[in-house]
Amino acid sequence: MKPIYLLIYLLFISFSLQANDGYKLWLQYYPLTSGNELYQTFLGNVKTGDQSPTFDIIQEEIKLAYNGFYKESYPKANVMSLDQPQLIIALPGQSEMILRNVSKVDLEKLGPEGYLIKKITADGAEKILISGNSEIALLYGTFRLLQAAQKNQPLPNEGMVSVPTIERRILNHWDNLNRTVERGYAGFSIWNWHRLPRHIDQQYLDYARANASIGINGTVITNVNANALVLTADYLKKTAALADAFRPYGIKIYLTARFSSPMEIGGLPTADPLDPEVQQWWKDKTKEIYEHIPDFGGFLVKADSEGQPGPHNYKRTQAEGANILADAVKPFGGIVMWRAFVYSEETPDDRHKQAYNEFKPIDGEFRDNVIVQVKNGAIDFQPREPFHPLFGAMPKTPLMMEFQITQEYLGHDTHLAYLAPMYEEVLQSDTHVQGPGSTVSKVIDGSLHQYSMTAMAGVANIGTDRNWTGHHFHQANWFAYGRLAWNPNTPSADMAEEWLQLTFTTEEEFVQPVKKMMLQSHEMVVNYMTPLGLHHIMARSHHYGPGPWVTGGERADWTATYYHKATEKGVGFDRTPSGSNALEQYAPAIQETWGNLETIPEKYLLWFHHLPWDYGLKDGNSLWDGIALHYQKGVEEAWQNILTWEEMKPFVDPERHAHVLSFMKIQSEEAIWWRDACLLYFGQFSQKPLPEGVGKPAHDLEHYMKLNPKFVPGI
Ligand code: BDP
Repeated sequence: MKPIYLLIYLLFISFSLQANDGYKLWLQYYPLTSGNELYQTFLGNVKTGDQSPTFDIIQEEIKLAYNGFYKESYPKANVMSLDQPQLIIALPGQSEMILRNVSKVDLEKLGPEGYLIKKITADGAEKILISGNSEIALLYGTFRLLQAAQKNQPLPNEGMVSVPTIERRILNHWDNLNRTVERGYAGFSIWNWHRLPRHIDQQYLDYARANASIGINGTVITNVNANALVLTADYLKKTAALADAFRPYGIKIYLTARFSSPMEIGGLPTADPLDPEVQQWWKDKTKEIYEHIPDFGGFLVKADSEGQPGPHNYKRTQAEGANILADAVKPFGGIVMWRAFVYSEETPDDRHKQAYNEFKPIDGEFRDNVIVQVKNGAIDFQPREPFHPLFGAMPKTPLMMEFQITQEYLGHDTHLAYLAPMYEEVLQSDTHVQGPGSTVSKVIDGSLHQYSMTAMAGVANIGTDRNWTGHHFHQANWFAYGRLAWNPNTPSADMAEEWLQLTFTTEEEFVQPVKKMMLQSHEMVVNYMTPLGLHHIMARSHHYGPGPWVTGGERADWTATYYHKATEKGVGFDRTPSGSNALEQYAPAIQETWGNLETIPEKYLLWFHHLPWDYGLKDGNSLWDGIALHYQKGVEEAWQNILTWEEMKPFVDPERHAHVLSFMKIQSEEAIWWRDACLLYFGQFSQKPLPEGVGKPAHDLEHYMKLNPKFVPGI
């Protein structure tokens, strides 16, 4: 395009951009420019299967999208029983056209939730068929078609088929009943318990719809640090009202179960899992739950961790604890997600090793409706962690992945970090347990050990903020999580591109640079927070901002000094045989690669090795210089993002543009805060000057140590 035309065009779109608060997420359905009417006649002439709540949703969605894409200049969408429909969305039994054109075998391959989108020519016209084996599958297929329409992406001749690899694709809300959200940075909990069950807020439906649009099919609506109250009759009615609202969108509700509930709300003297009265209590309670919520998904349990009660209180194993709940939900088809995040300050071993030590020996002792929920890494959602050694180590017990979408350790809501590359790095890590190619992704999709159950959990970043997630770009993390739960091998670049196109515009001049920025953003945060394998050096408790000096206090394993071990001699956690030997929990091939300084990827260096400050990195820099240069790089990238984003002004509505820009400025300032605080702190030990090119801190170390923001959200 000639520059003058480009300018006119850009002026045109910037005038036509309306204020947008981001509430509509990736379901913007913004007007398509002329020439992009690929799907117009199809979306305008639709016939769906028999009436039902889910078909109503499908019809409404198509009308909404059609009227958004084609605006007023086109006839309104016609979504009803037409004689000559061009888009048919139905179960096989509901449509002759589908019966004739889709084979039984193809349908069988779809399972309960997969869908197919097929192009045919019939009665002299082109038609699109969407089919599957459940109404929810059709809803997924509809969303997929609408996404293609928004992107103006032609349907391939062979059509599209998509089947989820993971059965349970779940959000975990760490929401408290008083509406605070543990580690939540986007306002309060969207569950208004006080108004439930009588008031069903529109936001609940919008939430369910957004989740359905990316294939999420379950939600745990309460915090893992659980309140037993949610299992009382009053709260079960409230939960049932939410479950009713979510059902037509294919979303099941799960609840967190506090292990001591039999005592707290049941009046029993014990919660010992081997006590028959306790077992009966769980059975009765579960029956009551299913009376309210017939399709209740089951329980998520955090036990024996960070003060939560659990089987340890009675000298029982995690399996004995999980199994009584599993027995209770079994007759109703429910499951138990039992978290592996078990560790204690009283165990005198590296925290990294504790979950493995606890769970590995009881592999095979869990009931068949228990799945063990394992965080991506062995410590705690750090900006970067090597994969958890339990993946691959429990062939007889299904394991599920727990990712954190909310950014507890990654700058909370103001720091732009697109997390899909981090998820991808973990999922594509090779555990080597059955030779090369035994990726984490194959563990959790069940194919490596033939698990009978598969699931993925993402700790939600959603709150009452108008745009749901605080930072507009953090909607992308919710979106990518959903896509990855559907198919853990989805490339992060594809998801970034798709999210940008659906959320903002398909203009390449916008999509390409912003995609690049997103793809680099996680590494950028690692650079200015915890480069080269450093970890857990955030401020105490709220984890916001740098705190490498954090030491002492109630628990050593919640301090920074426990993890970085900096002295004049060096820095890093020795997890090789000369140290804690956490490495031995990995397959021999990994032990060899990561145990050897020649072969360990430098991104994990200080996670596994304690090294002198003048240790030579691969690029020839000393360790000290390398650390400093990484911090500097992160700072520069955060600044560069501001410049990139400023150039994007013509493509983005002013409201979202300004919001993102103002957060980016915070991020850029805080990257400097991280760099200066950490380098001053570590510099005391290294006693070396900053290498050339690294900015000088504006203050002394004491200044940074005294910064202590109050009332940081999320605790
Ligand atoms: C840590 C959080 C804490 C959670 C805990 C968990 O600091 O708030 O309760 O994980 O996952 O990341 O149980």
